[in-house]
Amino acid sequence: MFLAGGSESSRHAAGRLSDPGRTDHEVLILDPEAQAQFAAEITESLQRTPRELPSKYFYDALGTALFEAICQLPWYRITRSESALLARHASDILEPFHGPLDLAELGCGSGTKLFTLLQHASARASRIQLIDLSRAALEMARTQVAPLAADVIALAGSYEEGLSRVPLHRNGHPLLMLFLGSNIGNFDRAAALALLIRIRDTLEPGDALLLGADLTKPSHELLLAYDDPLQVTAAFNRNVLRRINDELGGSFDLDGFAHRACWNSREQRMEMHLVSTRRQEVRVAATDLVLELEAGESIWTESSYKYEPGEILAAGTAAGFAHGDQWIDDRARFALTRFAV
Ligand code: AVJ
Repeated sequence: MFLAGGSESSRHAAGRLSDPGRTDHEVLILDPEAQAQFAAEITESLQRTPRELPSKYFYDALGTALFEAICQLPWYRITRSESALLARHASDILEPFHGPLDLAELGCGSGTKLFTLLQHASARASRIQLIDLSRAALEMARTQVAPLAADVIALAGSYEEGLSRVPLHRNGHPLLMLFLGSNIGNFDRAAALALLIRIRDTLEPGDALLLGADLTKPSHELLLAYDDPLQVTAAFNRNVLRRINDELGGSFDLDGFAHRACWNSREQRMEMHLVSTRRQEVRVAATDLVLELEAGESIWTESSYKYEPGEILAAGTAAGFAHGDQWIDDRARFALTRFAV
């Protein structure tokens, strides 16, 4: 366990990890090479055909704040719908767990949903493990859930890095893993199944996974959710270019890229792109990358796959979970599924 720089981490986490026996006020940085990884990954993905940027890099401090704003937009219903389901069915969701409970959340964001679940079930956790790439999000989440657990461990890293750590930090109780917010939607269907299998493999009999996934719905609703009239989503999308400029010495001209959201009906996914509005050259100093972009050429920044309820249950079964219980918001079309191990 160690701390390392990264533009965000050095500011927030330096000096906090002194006594490894104490686990309630620390952020464990799981990948000290995060910055080198960021540079290497974007360099590779920007040179693919079509060009891409991994969506996980949206979430620096500003990206996290913009995402939090998206969650409050009337056109983006995922967060409100899921929170309402968590509040309404909190006791049912936690019903299989009697006695002390461990919780772990992959991609916890600000921690509000975990707080909602525990509060509405009048439950307290023995230990909560929070996993998120964003140090800014982890700080918020830690503060938010601290009153509801005996101790909280914040793990700054990817899902994979977090999953490899969770078993090591268990407190000896049944564990409920949360993977909410339709974060699974960022993975294509094969990768989503692989991730479910990976989650299943880190869990033990008596544990469970609570998965939140957005459902298919009319495309005009999705287009408003991902291309909102206030242009917050456009700012969120473009922010990844600003981040590359700031952290890796990029020369992206933000005005030279238009936000585009589209529904891919064949793949049943929303896509976000940044479309170059003119022929332009972009450099990234950290990796000596030089990009020649044509007018109209796009950088694919995110996929948000949408599901049918039965498809979610089938994926869980295929991943080796015992059975699934679902709570569905029929109006916003969102599903919470609890898979038993
Ligand atoms: C946090 C990945 C679930 O895909 O809906 C919001 C991110 N992108 N608006 C999603 C997002 C555009 C969000 N996830």
